[in-house]
Amino acid sequence: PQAIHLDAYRKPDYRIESLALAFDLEPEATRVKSRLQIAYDGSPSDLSEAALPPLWLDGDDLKLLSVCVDGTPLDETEYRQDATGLSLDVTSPGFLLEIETEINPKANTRLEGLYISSGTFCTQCEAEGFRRITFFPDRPDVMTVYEVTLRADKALYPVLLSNGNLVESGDLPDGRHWTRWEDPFPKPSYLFAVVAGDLACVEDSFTTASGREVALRIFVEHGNEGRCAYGMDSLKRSMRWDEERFGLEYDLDLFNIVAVSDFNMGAMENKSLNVFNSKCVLADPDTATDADYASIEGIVAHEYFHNWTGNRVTCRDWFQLSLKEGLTVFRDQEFSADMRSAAVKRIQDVRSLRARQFPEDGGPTAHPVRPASYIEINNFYTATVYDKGAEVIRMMQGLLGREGFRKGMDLYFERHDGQAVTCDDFAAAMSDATGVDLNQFKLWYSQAGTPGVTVTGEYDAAARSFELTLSQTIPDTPGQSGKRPMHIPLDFALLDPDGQPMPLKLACEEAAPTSRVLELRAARQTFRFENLDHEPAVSINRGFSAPVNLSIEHTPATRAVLMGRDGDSFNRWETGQQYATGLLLEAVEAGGEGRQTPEALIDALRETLLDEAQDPAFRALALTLPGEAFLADQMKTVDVDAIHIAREKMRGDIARALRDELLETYRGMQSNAPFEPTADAAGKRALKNLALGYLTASGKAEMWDLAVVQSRNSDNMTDRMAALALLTDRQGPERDDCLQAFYQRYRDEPLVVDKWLALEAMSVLPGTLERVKGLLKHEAFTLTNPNKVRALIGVFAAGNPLRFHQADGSGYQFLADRIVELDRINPQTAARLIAPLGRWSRFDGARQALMRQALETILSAENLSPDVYELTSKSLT
Ligand code: HT7
Ligand code: ZN
Repeated sequence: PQAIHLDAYRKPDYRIESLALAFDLEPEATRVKSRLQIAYDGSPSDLSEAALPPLWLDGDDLKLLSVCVDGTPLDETEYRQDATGLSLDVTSPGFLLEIETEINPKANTRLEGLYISSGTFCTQCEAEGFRRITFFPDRPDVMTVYEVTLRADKALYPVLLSNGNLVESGDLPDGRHWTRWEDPFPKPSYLFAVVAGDLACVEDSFTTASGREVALRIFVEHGNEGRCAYGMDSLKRSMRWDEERFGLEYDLDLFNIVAVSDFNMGAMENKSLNVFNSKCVLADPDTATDADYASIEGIVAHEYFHNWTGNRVTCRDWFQLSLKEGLTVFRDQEFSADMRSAAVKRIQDVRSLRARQFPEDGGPTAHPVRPASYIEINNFYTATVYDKGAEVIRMMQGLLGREGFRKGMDLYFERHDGQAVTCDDFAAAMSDATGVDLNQFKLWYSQAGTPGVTVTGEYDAAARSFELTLSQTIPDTPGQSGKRPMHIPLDFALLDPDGQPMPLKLACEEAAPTSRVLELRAARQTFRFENLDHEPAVSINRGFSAPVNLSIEHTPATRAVLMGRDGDSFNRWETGQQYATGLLLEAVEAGGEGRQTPEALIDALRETLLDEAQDPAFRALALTLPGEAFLADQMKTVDVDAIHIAREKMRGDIARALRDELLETYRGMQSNAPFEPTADAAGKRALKNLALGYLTASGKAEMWDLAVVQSRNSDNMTDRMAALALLTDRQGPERDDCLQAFYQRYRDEPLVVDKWLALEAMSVLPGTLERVKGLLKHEAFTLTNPNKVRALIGVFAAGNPLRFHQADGSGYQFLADRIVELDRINPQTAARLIAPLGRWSRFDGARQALMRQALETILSAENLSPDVYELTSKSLT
């Protein structure tokens, strides 16, 4: 397969002035008629007939039935068709093109284009699915207005939806019916959508700030109506928030969400017709956990926010994907921070960045936020484009201030509404609105790799001064070396022994603020602060203001200040994690057991556990030890067994030392009130379940009874799952009984069955791989449903380091075989399973060989998709 390069971008030769589509929906033979009004978009001097370039229309897996230009059918000599599309000779600068194609939605297991999920027709067009529906210039810089007519059997498909407004509908002979939709906003083809099925509908409404009444509808399979309330509420809160924070109002009279069970990703922001993976919108206390509720809130908001950041202003080409995704993730993070605890949200986001993006940035598939080339664009919906992209936007807000950032956003929409633009256009709006120079900053878009920042400080008691030295290094990544220093904004304070911020007076300045943003631009920079009466504790990169790997040493005294009293809760958490990480890595070096966990850590954890002034959700995070994968990422050569032993040993030490306090917390956080998915109630459950986890690690067998009772008797899924997640790691009859009871209770709830599969896949018990293999044949499992694949195979490979990396390599071979098998069904989902094998260089020689062998197995399979080929071949380099 060929790579596509950003440098090769050329603007399209033709505009599509309007598009009318008519669908005759049949599961195995859907007819699609398209009418495109086309105009040459080159310079007027090219307008001699001979000079007009051919018109290229992308097409994939389509049966072409007819092509007409201005009403005249073309014969086969007047166009050229290959497996990727259709090329037409053009003789006039403006013409009407009519094309009829036939497609087979039922055979579409890739879930790109038009497919069927549980009897419902639905589409997924981002990034390049529209070309699997009809021939079209399927690129985001071709925007047009759509009119869509849908015809289908009325009994089987009573609901017929597309983008925009419903303008007409009616009945047809033979039990069929039709609807017609018009979307007044020009859009790229990736935002087109159709849904047709027998669906139930939950309705509500929203009045915008300027008084527009918007009908809100969530369409679901019959029986799921009772699971829409939280999604609907999240939608209304998102609509209000975007008005208040960014002055952005909704622009049509209706907004539809459809939940489907077969979906490659989380959700899709099609104009006014968002399609959701049912997992990302359906919730009730019996089937969804607090984490599910929080994720639904964030994803509903994310897709809604795309209406402006992505739809009204879209991407010029797919290299600019982060223009919409990084910005929209940033917006959904800010929304969730406002809806819940901002401090807790920031810690969660940083944990997920470190778990998903940092390893990507340090591995064989590392790429910049704005990649320079790709083979398959589906492979670039990555943590780098999304989450590091969001960090880049967050840093801009840090540099411009919230007000400046808002001015930049206003200018961006003023300049670019209705256009397809670039990341440079976004940065230009930010810079022009505020006068802030972002030229060096823009390296964040083009240079891959997580910068390392080293911080050292020296206090001079006699001079009452403190000299802070910062230095940065940007690691080499595939295809990039010798990088330039970045512009890194570091939020900063110096704390006195009581944790109070000290004045920050630089030698050249009069002012002495108590916090400031240090802008690191050079490879090394020194700052000298004056008039300081004590040796300060350095609180830097507060709130994780820049996505860097920070290296800083603390004395026991300054660590205690930062862990116990830093006003920046992120750094309070971070310092504790850093302390525990250091101790755990020491123990790993010693083979796992290491020494007794120091009193200093136990005391700090006790203080946090019992500190009622702090949010329970924060306390739960502060008491959670760094995960095994995070610890592995800190090591030159990963030792999965020693990491597991060391972490379990430390958990046991803490559990035994704090048993009384943990039991008191476990009881204190119980509630008899009915379940509510609020941040407060969720925080209490998180702390309660953290306590339960430690209690079961304390070595007292009766503590396991608490978990068994909780797994059976809780009135909500959060508590049930928390208990089961503990039980799944414990050999014995209770484990099997509880898991079996859980499956029997929920066997008809696909989203809960996914949780059950994931519990089995996560287990640290020795027979896990065999059980996972057995579950492939279970009635509940199918390779054709991406949620099932991710729950069983994805969780085993990416979430169970101990068993995936077992020394005989059987975990690797298992994954390779499944990827090859799945590639024939759904390449996009198959490719997303490869990453754990790509980490081979971090392991010992024997595992390296076995992991590479598994990658070779994949590469040697016949007819590999470009998706799997690209990531496997890159992973081997
Ligand atoms: N913009 C969407 C990205 C997407 C996608 C969604 C569902 C299935 C396949 C997909 N390919 C790309 C989702 C989002 O970021 O909002
Ligand atoms: Zn998105």
